[in-house]
Amino acid sequence: MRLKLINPNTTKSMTDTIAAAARAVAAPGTEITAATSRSGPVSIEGHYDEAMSIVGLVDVIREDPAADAYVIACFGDPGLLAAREIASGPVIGIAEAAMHAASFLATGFSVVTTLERTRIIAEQLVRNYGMEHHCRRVRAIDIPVLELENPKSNARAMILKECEDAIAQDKSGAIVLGCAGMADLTRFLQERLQVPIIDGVAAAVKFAEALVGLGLKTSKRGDLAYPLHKSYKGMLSNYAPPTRPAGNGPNT
Ligand code: 5HY
Repeated sequence: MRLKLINPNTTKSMTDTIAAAARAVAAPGTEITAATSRSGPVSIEGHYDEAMSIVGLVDVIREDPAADAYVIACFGDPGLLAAREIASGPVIGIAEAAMHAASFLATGFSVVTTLERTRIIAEQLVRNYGMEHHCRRVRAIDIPVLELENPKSNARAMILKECEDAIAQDKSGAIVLGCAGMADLTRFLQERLQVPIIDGVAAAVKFAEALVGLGLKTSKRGDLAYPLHKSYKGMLSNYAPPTRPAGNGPNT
């Protein structure tokens, strides 16, 4: 199968970290093509960043409609449902994947993310995904996303400390890494903490493989049917949903 791994921010070095983590767990026969969005924020750290990142995400999917599955490698799962509308293959968000994986492994998990403000967005996702009963707490180390790449930043030690506090104070049996940029920390943390450490990138790759392996695709009945054909104005006029030839999945 061919899996399209999409970093919806525009930082190539972060895509490289994400792609390495994905390829490390991919099954033989899973070809991963990683893409960095060409337009939008260098990092996604809020609602506005998320909104502005979605056109770049849509570009990547529209340019590769034949991929067997897609992974949105940003813990906000930006544009997840819009992506599912325009894609045929399964689209997996790393936050949704990580939370579900954690819920299979522990009755309670904590999320450790970057900025305080994105912690609030992650809490919303916990509710959206019906994970309130499993997620004990969403924690933040309060450093910007791209500081994760700065070897001089104390990010690694701060994340380890936050995980230790999550285990001791939240009584969590598993930790969800709340940023795609933490994908390369899984082993470092796993060797030091006696609980499952879930990286959403790796979890999303395995869920995508499972769904494709089951021959399943995104439903085209109801709200995830292809977008209705209509004209778009202004700078987005090129994004007008095309008419779909009959039999190419209902538009309803
Ligand atoms: C991410 N931002 O995974 C999120 C992390 C966050 O650019 N990639 C980003 O803190 O929401």
